[in-house]
Amino acid sequence: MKPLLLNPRQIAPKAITELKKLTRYVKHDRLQILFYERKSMIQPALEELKALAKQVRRDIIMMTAQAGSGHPGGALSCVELGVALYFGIMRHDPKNPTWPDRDRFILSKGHASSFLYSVLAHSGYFDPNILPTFRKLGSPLQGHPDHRRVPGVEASTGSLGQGLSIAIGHALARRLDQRSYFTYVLISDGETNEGQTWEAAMMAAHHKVDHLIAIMDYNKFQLDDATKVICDIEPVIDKWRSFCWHVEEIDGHDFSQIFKAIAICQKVKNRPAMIVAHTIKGKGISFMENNNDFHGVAPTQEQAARALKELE
Ligand SMILES: Cc1ncc(C[n+]2csc(CCOP(=O)(O)OP(=O)(O)O)c2C)c(N)n1
Ligand SMILES: [Mg+2]
Repeated sequence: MKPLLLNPRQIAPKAITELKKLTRYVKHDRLQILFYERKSMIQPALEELKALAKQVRRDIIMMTAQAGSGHPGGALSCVELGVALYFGIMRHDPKNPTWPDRDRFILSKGHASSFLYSVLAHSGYFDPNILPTFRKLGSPLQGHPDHRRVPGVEASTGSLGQGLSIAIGHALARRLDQRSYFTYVLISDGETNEGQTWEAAMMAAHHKVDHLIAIMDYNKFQLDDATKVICDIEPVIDKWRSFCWHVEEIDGHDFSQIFKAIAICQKVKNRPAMIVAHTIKGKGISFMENNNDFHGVAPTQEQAARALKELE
């Protein structure tokens, strides 16, 4: 197989000059390390976001194929959501991962860790060259994210249903500390079957928690089958609204819809916000799309080579 990791500097050579003009300041000459004034959120060039999304997809394929295990389907479905957050929306400093004013991101669907590691690495939290150690003995990049071992990982997740509660904790702490950060949490549709999600939903509304933006990666599948077969969550928009959340509904692969929905949710006061993002499990690779065989099974070397060809 060809070398699977690109130098991150190759990702977006054109964008750098452009973004330097647009952003208030750029700490490093890389697309990733950008700081935006929240009031005038500046959207990086669409082409650059798409290039990053492709790179993250290549990494997911490479990491899971090299490990021979992992969860590629649900990692591929949330790529645009993560790329938009880390490269266009969140205020964060990869060189200072515990900066108290950073925006938080909790990956509640912790099994999609390969996507998070790729996004963190290309943001500058750690060297992308360690991505191929994914799921290897001794690597910090284990199958489920460990916040003690990986800079930028806010919470150790993997036991589904817990991330929303953790995110509420961060959002309440923000209020107590009188800070202005946002907490973003990515949950999944199968995970929505977990009762704890709804306890958290009720709690957040009761305490009028704002600066909390949850996103549901609604790829319609969970481990064994389609979510509507296992335990249907519809009408999911009505459910969140009836729990007194502000709700937006978008195509989770469309960057402009993601930016627009986040901008609306950031303005919501005295209640939490949920973005229901319709996505495709296995998105980006023809034979993986809506093919739940790839929920918890890695592509073979041959499949990985084919997938990478599609992602060229
Ligand atoms: C509490 C808990 N029960 C079971 C599992 C095993 N598990 C891992 S992934 C998964 C299905 C997840 O489906 P979904 O939440 O829709 O995620 P996605 O489709 O985004 O991969 C299950 C049941 C788990 N991680 N945690
Ligand atoms: Mg799902």
